[in-house]
Amino acid sequence: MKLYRTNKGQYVEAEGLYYSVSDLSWDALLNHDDLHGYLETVVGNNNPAKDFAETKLEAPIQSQEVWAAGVTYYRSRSARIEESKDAGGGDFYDRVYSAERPELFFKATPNRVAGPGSPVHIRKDASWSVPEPELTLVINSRAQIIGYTVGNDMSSRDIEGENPLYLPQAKVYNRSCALGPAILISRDPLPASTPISLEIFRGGKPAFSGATTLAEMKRTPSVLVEYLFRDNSFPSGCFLMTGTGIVPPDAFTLESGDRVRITIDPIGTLENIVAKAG
Ligand code: DO4
Ligand code: MG
Repeated sequence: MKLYRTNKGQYVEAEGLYYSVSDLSWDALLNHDDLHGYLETVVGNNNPAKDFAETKLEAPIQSQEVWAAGVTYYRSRSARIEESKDAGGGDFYDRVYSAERPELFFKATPNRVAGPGSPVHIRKDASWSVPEPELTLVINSRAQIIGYTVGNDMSSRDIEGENPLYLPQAKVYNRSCALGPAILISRDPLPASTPISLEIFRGGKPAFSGATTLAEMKRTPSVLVEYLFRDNSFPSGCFLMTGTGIVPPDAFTLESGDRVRITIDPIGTLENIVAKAG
């Protein structure tokens, strides 16, 4: 089942049909004692809605914070070492890749998150910007992974590479994060073979594409969640982006008007147009 947040309310999709879920707020749904069972009741007791096609999708978030894990794929480790070598940062990234404790950082508040089809931003003081396609965990206030969505951790590589202490500025700004198109509600972990793909189009033509699978991720979702919730509480639940395994070549930087498509097969495709902030 997939849960959608739209401008006309919330919907659950089951076997290609959409059902309105109107009795509870988004926060209440994500923190429901038995979300899967509740959605099954909605599907079983109601007629499908006819108006889903007329809705505009919104980011699947209400009051949750968004956090992110870094350097969870070897490809990200190599890219970070390369971009920060002049600043002497390479060693930090190598060490964090192999350390027991993962890199976890604050990524966005809900107002900084773009939904499907709305713009993501590149900073106006950045010269090297990339999207980062990431499986994103949806976690309730009890630290249970209740589902998965697609995330884009927009990043300013020149700022991040200049000094690791600039990470919050490279990562956290208006529209620096996109989530959607839906939350795949699942009690089970996604298979290691789950593919993640990134396509970037410029002027309608392919400018970059890449792919990876969850098998390339060094850490497990449950270990990342366990670290995130250590002495840390999330009364409305939270989102946790799990890191990128796809990095465009160093010569590539995003431009205004680029179209970014991220697909994680069982969840869907998140598509956004890039705009320069300001
Ligand atoms: O340490 C920098 C962040 C890396 C990151 O966002 C990623 O690996 O996805
Ligand atoms: Mg990232």
